[in-house]
Amino acid sequence: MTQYDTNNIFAKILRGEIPSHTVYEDDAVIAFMDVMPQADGHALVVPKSPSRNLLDADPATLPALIAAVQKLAVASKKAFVADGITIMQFNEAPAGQSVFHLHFHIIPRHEGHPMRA
Ligand code: IU
Repeated sequence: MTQYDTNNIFAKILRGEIPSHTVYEDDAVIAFMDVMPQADGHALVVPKSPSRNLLDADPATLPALIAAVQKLAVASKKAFVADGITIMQFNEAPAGQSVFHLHFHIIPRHEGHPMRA
């Protein structure tokens, strides 16, 4: 298993070294807007505990994380008057992961509006 790199961009955001448009924070997570949104309102939920992705995450951290994902999904659906919410999560580069700190994408979806590439 590849090691967690403490210099990844989300670790820097968590340490306050890089600004982000943070929309939610609790003891377990922060959520901020994606800088290259695939649809309006695209946000990321990022656990404060360090793990590269879901494959190496401490199972004890997962209940709080998934509860936050649900909270953000419900809030996002309301805030963006969405018809649905896509939740995405990638593990390792061949699967589409580009930032190597565990995160969930929360993407509001509207009838007739496909996600941007
Ligand atoms: P991934 O493919 O699941 O690893 O997606 C990473 C996401 O992080 C991607 O949607 C980027 O637009 C997003 N992102 C960001 O929000 N801020 C940054 O500084 C960087 C990437 I680098």
